[in-house]
Amino acid sequence: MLGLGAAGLAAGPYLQRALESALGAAADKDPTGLTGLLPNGGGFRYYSVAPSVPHRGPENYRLSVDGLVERPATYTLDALRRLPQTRIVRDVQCVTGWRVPDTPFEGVTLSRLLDAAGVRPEARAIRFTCFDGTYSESLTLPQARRADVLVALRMQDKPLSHAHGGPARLYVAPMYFYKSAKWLSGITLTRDVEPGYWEERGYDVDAWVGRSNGRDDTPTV
Ligand SMILES: Nc1nc2c(c(=O)[nH]1)N[C@H]1C(S)=C(S)[C@@H](COP(=O)(O)O)O[C@H]1N2
Ligand SMILES: [Mo]
Repeated sequence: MLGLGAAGLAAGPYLQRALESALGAAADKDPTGLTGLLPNGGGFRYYSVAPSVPHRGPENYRLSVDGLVERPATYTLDALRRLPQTRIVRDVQCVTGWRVPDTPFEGVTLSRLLDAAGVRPEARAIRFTCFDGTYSESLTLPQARRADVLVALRMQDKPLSHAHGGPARLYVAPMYFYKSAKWLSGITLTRDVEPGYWEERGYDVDAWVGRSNGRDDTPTV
């Protein structure tokens, strides 16, 4: 079953892109999301810019917090699970237009991990890295300290699946979904914002839903 999941994940985006060009689908050429030509889970598009992503679980998942902090730390999955969990229910909104209403995410507030690490005064931003080896994201420190920004361990009241970035992903509720980096492995405090994967390719660093990227999606919450 794990093998099938991995194969599906690896093949999905490439197969879908091939299908789109074969069919000449022009509705949505935006690379950060995929048009719904293939069956997908409940309105979601599984998306990965990396062709394959290793599976990690309780035995080998690690999340590091480092950079401009007093106390660098490394968390196992169990350590993250033992911290207080926060549940948030909002719409997921991809910048290409697809939306999944009322989706619960649950995990540890990022601010809790930042407080535990002791952010140094010169830090103004965070760089997030992923164990897919490719994706990255960024937030300013004030954005990262919001109560609706999580290191999510659960989605739709189930453990986060590999396809959705499990065992842990970033969840930035008020921003377009590309900010919610899947397969999160590193949280590094930096002096300045270092634009993430899609931001280097033209998407807004401050990705507020409804007021960025030239879009006018109205948040429903
Ligand atoms: N590591 C990683 N995180 C990522 C992406 C990615 O390609 N790799 N894609 C982003 C984009 S554009 C979207 S819309 C969502 C998709 O999340 P999902 O696959 O759980 O639907 O993940 C975001 N986080
Ligand atoms: Mo996206």
